[in-house]
Amino acid sequence: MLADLFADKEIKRRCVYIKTSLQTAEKIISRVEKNDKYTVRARRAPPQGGLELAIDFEAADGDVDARLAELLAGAPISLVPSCGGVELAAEADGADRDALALTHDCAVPLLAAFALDDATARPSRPLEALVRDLGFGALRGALAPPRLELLRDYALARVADVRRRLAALPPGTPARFSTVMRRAAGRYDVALPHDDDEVLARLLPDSAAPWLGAVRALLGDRARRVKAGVVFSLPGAPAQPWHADGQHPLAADAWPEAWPERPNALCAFLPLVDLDDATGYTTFWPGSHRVPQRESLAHDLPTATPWATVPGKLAAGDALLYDYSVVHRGEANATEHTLRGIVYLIYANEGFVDSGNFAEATLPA
Ligand SMILES: O=C(O)CCC(=O)C(=O)O
Repeated sequence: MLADLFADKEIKRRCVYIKTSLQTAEKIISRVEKNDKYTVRARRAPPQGGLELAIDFEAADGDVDARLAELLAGAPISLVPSCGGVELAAEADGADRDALALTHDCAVPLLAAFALDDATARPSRPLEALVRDLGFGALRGALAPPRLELLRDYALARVADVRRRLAALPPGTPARFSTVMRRAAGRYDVALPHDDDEVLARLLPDSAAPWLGAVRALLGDRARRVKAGVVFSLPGAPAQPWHADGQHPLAADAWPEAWPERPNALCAFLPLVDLDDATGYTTFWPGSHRVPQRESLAHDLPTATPWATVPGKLAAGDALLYDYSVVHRGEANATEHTLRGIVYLIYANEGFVDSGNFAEATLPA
């Protein structure tokens, strides 16, 4: 039966997502523990209780079905194949979902969701390891309050200036300029231009940027800041589509065998306000940086599997570093008055080309 489920599919890697009772989960976990070929992540699934398990098979060989069958033998679980299964799982709730094991051959390992701090709080996981393995990692309290204050004043003055100029344009003019781009409804990216480099260097000297160690560990000592800006969403802005900011130029064709070890570029996010359910935050999909976007976004998987994404609930003063290839999206800004601004800094090596984030035209003064 399992083999039929995946007949004529090319399996790169398979993940199974199960929502089940504690008892069944314990049984499965105890089997997994005897077998080091699986990775299992579990979390409690309130409010119905029980556990959510994500089992990741690192197996391209033929016996993955047999191993899966072994693992789930006797468990009251029905298996559902890939994409249809994802939809089913998203729609089903309560008891229906309890008996569902979702198997899919999406290349991104579905890690049962964790809170940002579950990953960052572990001392054994320095920032560079988090970014390498998950595609992102956070540093709490990275900026001292006075520095944050200065950065906020500077960035918001830029934003106000750009908004004033945009407002003076004839209605309907698309916001596509060299210093500002509309990213999605109610969401804009304002560049902090290169002639601001000195200002930024004073506001954020290397000694005040604790994420730089991870940047150098991942990109090498010659990595430089190649771009900076503020991405902001206006009150009422809806959630953005899932996307990655860019992709390693070598990656898509090299996947999966020769996926580049080093990220193409890294981005540091520095929120200017506390990010919560009202302001919205950026949600990240762990593991998606290792997979071409054509695979990871193929079935709109991150929308259908919110349990496998991580809400980037950062406070003002925190920093989050992410791989340019990681899939993410800005969530809706449900406030009435709060402009949610995030300063971003992009780091890369020489030769990095950022395709398509800004246009050529100059924004009139
Ligand atoms: O607004 C956010 O939280 C993130 C925005 C973003 O990811 C983007 O515009 O690419």
